[in-house]
Amino acid sequence: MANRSRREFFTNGALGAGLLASAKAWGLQISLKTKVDRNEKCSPSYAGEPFLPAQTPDVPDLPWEMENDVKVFHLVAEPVKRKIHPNKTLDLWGYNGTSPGPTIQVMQGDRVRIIFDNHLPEPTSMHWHGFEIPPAMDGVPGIVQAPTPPGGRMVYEFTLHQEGTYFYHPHMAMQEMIGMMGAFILHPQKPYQTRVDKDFVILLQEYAVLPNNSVPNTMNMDFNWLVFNGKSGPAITPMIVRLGDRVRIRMVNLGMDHHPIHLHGNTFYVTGTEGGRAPQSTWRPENTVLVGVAQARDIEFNAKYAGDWMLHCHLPHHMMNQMSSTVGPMTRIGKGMPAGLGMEEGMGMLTGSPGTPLGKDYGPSLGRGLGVGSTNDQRASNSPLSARQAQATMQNMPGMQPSETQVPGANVQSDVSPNANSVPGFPQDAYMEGPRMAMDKAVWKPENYGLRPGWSGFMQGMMTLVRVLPPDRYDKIMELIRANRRQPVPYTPEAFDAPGVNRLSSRTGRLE
Ligand SMILES: [Cu+2]
Repeated sequence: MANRSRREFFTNGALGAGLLASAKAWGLQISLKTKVDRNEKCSPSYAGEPFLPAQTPDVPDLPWEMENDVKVFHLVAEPVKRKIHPNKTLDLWGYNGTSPGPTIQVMQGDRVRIIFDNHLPEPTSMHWHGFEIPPAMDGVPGIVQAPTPPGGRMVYEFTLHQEGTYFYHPHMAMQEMIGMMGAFILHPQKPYQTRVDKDFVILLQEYAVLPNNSVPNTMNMDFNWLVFNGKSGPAITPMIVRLGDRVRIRMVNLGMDHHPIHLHGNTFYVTGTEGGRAPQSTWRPENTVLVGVAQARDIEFNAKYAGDWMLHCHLPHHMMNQMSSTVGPMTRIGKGMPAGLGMEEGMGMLTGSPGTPLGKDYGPSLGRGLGVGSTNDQRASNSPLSARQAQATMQNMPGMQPSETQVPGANVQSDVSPNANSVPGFPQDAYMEGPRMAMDKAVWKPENYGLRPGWSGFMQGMMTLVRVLPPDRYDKIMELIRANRRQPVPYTPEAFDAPGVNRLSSRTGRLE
């Protein structure tokens, strides 16, 4: 609370006199200083609570105080800086210093009071998605309440009779697209019949961010940064599971796309939706579940196979960062991507010659729809390059060099074939994923201990891992996590020794 007494105005060009006047009218000074996202250390203790708390990787939980029989939470809407990837920090809006906002966990039957403060430069409101509560608490501005102005406060109080995976968000659509959502977990009073040992929460979001920008374009219909819990692969913290555990993963989607989330190596059952626990008679074996917009899906499985198992959105463009329609043109313009084109070019509208949709001027290019990279501005079309062109335009991109032309002294091995430039469509994804994108050290954390070296080069967008580990490996990582809380554990790469990996025996010639 100490920092609230030191609230201060942050007056830059974005804040007009009108905002200041309205904040003054409310008798409150509002802090519009952007918060740098905090880590999970501020999470509350659940000691004494009769439920197994769910973990939301990379997102803290919201603490509360008991007041008589009411759990009192303080939720603050505010601008935040969120490092979604080692090379990308976004200016988002979130809650209590984080985007997505902190996870709230209570018991079915609890009465909660949520004291909500608006530290945004515009009005907002809090909607509790799916809750069966009195209309006055539903948070729809104009319909059941006045919008909460900048500097304003609104107190919500209700009793929760439901159980399951829920979430909160403003009932202001465009604010949802700049990061404003959080999970709200209602643990059942009568435990579910099959108990789990691990319970995870993953929030699915997507952002459209122009190159060299940090503010998502909330009007856009194409998205180039796809995140789980506000992190993009490989910066997403893997889920750590002990071999034999029963695992629940609760997924919530709030964006413009539906996401088919796929788990490798394990068959799961969908055991709940945004409406709570599903009757067991509806469960069926699956390995991909479509999490539609504004839906929640709980999946459960018995982790009986040791391994580092991928969990990812299966939409190809959602498995990338800075995704584009094809990558080829990006490497062939000689001097980096053009940016900041007009609306017509950015949206692929037909303004030039020859003026036909299939004309060569309108070929696919980086960030089509994001307002960048019209082929009109490129010197070379997306077609095979002559040897001379290749040398001239690709000399600054070591990752794209056929092996005999690799940059002297760069100490890199090319991962493309010597005649790659003669193949139409090249490079397709060599630049988007591969050894050259590896950043194991930059994303190091104990949860990554013992992953195959270079693993991070192949993780992007909505891609993470469920690491099912034998007891000794599991204990080792838990020990590192505890040590890391006291003092950061330095990058400790380890020879790859993934559990359950098959090796070809040199003695018998068979897999063992
Ligand atoms: Cu997706």
